[in-house]
This record gives sequence, C-alpha cells and structure tokens, in this order.
Amino acid sequence: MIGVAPFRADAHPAIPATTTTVAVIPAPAHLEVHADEAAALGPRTVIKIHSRDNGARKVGSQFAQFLRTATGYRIPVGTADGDDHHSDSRARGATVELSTRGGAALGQEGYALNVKKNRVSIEAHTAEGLFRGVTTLRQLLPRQIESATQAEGPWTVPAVRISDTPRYGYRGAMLDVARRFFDVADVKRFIDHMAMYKLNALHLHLTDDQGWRLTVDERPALTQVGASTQSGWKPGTGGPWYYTKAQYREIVEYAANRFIDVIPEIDGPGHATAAKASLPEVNCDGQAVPPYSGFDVGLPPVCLAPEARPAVKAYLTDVLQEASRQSSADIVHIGGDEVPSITTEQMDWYVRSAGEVVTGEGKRVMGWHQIGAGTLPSGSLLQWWGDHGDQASIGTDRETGGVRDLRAGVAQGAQVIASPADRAYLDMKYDSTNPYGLSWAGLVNLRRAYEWDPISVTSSPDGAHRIVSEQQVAGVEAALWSDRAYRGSSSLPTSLDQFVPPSVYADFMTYPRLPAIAEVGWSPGAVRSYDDFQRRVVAHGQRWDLRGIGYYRAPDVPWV
Ligand code: TNX
Repeated sequence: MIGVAPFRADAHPAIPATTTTVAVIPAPAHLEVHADEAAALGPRTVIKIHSRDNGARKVGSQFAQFLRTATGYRIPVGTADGDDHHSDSRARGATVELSTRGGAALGQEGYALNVKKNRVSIEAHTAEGLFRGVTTLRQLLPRQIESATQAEGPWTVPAVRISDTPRYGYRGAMLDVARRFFDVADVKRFIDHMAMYKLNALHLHLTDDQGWRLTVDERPALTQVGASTQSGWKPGTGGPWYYTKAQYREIVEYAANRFIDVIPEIDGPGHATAAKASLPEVNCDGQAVPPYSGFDVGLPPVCLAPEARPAVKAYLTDVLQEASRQSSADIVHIGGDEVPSITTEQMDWYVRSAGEVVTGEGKRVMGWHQIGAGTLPSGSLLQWWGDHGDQASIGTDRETGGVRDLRAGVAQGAQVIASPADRAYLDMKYDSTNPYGLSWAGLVNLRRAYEWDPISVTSSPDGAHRIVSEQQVAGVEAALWSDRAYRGSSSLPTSLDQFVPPSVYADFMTYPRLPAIAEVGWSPGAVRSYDDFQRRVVAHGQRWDLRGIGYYRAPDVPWV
C-alpha cells in the first residue's frame, strides 16, 4: 500500500553495500554481511509464526508456495514451538521465523532480516513490511530458486543482517494499456516484475485517444466503440480490447496479494478521442468522432465550452466513480497532459469537476503536472514528466509552462511524483539499435535510468533553485507507454508481424531499467552507486533468464 509520510533525511546513515557478494535490488538501507556460516533451507525446513499473527501466516503461506516449485519441499507454516533449530541440521534445514510484531519504527514497509546458523528471521510491523522482507530473502537464495521446475540446491542464505525501510512511500510503475492492450495475464506478469523490486503502486493508463479499457456500466458505448482500437492497429482486425469487471477485479486482487495498489487513470480533457468516438455529447458539435488508431498526440479535447459542460460533468461522474470503485488505491489519476490550446479557466473547470467526483469517492487526485494550473483538492499528487536535467529556466523569468504548472500545484500543497521522461520513461529507447520505443526525451541507457535523484528533478542544474523540498516529493514512478509497442517506429505498421506480444515489448523495455527506478525510489542516496548496482543487475540477469524474461542485453552492461 502506498504511504506518503515525509522522509527523514537523517534516518539512513551511510553503509556501503559494495563489499558484499549478495545482490539485493533495491539496495537495503542497512546491510551487513558476516563471515559466519550460511543457513540452508532443507527438506525439514519449517516457517514459524506466532499463533495469532495472521499477517505472517498469509505471507508465510505464499512464500512456502513459492519455494515449493524450485526446492520441491512442502514447507509447513506452523506455530509449533520446539528446539529443532538448536540441534544439528544441515540436512534437515533451517527454520524461517516470520513476525509482524516488530516495532512501529519499522514503519509500513520496513523489516529486519537476520540470518544465523540454521535460523532466518524476518520481523516487520505490518504484513506488507514482512512481504518486502520475504522478497529480500528470495533474492538472497541462490538464483535457481527462480526456476520454474525443481532444481538443485543447496538452498543457502548468506549470513546477513539487514534493516531496511524505503526512502519514499510511493514507488510506482505505469502501464499504458490504452495504446496497446495488455490482457490479464500480461498485467499479472508486469505486477510480478513490480513486486520483485518492491514497488507498491500500479498506475493503469486505461484511456487515451487510441482506446478505452474500463467497463463502465452507465456508459456501455465506451467499451462497445472505444475499445475497438489500439495504436497502429488496422481498424476492424481484432478486439474489442477491455477489462470486464471480473477481470479488473482479478488484477486488483493479484496486485493486493503483493501489497501493490492499483491506481486507475482516466485521461482528459485531452487524450480522450476514444471517449469522443463513443459519446456524441462530449463533442462540441454533438457528433461522435471516428475511432482513432494512429499515434499523434495533441488531438482535440472533450468539449470545454460552457454549453457542453453539464454533459461532460455527467460523463466524468460516471467514469471516475466507476474507476474509483473498481480500484484499490485511495488515489485516482485524472490525466491532464498535452491538451492543445486550453485556457487556464478551462483547465481549472476540468480539474475542479474531476476533483469533485474523486474526492466525493473519498479518494485523492493525482494528475500529470499540468493539472497544477487548476484548483486542486487537498492531498493531490502531481506527476512530473518533464526532463530531469536541463532545467536552466528554473528560478528565472524564462520558466517553462510545465515548471509554472508544477510550482502552482505545489503552492496549493500538492506533493510530487517524479517521472522525468529522460530517466523514468521506459518507452524511451536505450540506444538507437532498439526495435521499439521512442526517443523524444533522448536515449535512456541503464546508467541514465539509475543516476538521478528525485529531489533534483525540480531544481536548476546548479541546484541553486528548487521547486520542492524532500518532504514534498511523495515518490517516483516509471512509465511504460505503449504507443510504439511494435517494430519499426517511423511510420504506421504495415503488417501484423510488426506487433510483438505486449509482454515481449514490456520485458524488453522494463528490464534492466525498472530495477534502477525501483532503487531510486527505495534506497537512501548514501548506499547507491551505479557500479555496484550494475554488478547486482548482472546477477539478476541470470534470474531473469531462469524466469524466461526477455530483458535487453544492453551492450554497456557486462552480462554473463
Ligand atoms: C507523452 S508524457 C505522453 C504520452 C505518450 C508519451 C510517449 C505524457 C503525460 N504524455 O501520451 O505516450 O509521451 O513517450
């Protein structure tokens, strides 16, 4: 679950993670590796919990199920107390102790993990923290633990002592299912990627010019018409592409089991051609536009003329209520990006109208940084998608519109989610040889995805001028747009062969960069170093091989 409590800069004294042979991503805040004997899971390993610790029972059962595939062990989750772990036992196996009875200082997602001879213990304050700790334990086990079939041990865990809490309470990833539809299995696969790297917010970009993916009972046309297109896809050759309510629920539950909240985005007032094609009344001339499957941005918005406002408000009410009710996060994303020639008054009307519906559902507003130009409800989140570097205009009278909008939003009390396009946009090509993706924000190799700090996103290059303080940054989000999720990005595809399966595109663009963004969001600056990260990424590459993940073997990374 997402938490946005302020970060305390003094909470993480520097402890370099570089001297270790363990490869945990994101790097833990505190990690010590001891020379002591490793523990080893074995056929007699048990997961021990306190009898009334339901959180630990749930997380423990899930972990036991995960361990079964590669180890073949049926590991019981029990409360039986005994002195098993004192007796000799290599062959029998270490005990794993899980508890959610750790102190409140561990916070919502923190945990302490200790390995002693034949005993691995993880303590957290919440089930969520325990899940994050178990994720670390998974990474401490040999890579064969990721095998889809039974594999050879020994299942050793190095003698480490870890205490870990995230730098930011919001660590997200956005999936653009509007330009290219990701079915339930594809979305679950993406959720697995997020869970492995301790992300906690899945932002689903559910609507855009090229498609509408959410079932809205009150507005069946949105899926009857709006779901018939995808970016670059020849009209009439497939679809419709959308989630039924049951399918959406399945996604929300799958994410919840990994302590990930789902944030729905209904984009507007621009990027709304799918809605304009479905609902005549949101167009100024009262005529539906043709469904759109090209890849231009900046198409006309829903009608913002006063006469159309009652109809647009009714549309917003239906779709934002539905999005709120089907999703798990206490946040709803209202879009707001790239609206051509919109006045401040029009943006303000749209943001107020959408904001009223969202807050009426008891939720907070999130939007692209442009919504800062409008009146924001309290507790709003602005997603900055401008560049990270090169903001020479900050603090001068040449400030760009984006900076002005961000400033205006922050002045109203909004917090910022950092998604700088030149660092955190997973749809940017790594290098010019890549078959998919875009490069309008530049090429984003692994080093660029890693070497940045959320706090300096909104400052001038010399750091002299800042828009936000550390407390005003709620977190980070990687964004996987999918307008060019096919081979050959310079023109519309001419053949279906150019469309790779969505997960092929997602694996390639996500790995190895998603782990980099995850570390930016989780790990304190003092334990971050690109060289060490690269070493750990190489080790993880071998895990991705075992899991069948088609990552990009970028030439600047020394893969084995
Ligand atoms: C800009 S960044 C967009 C998206 C595109 C993306 C492609 C933003 C809020 N809008 O509509 O998919 O660029 O990189």
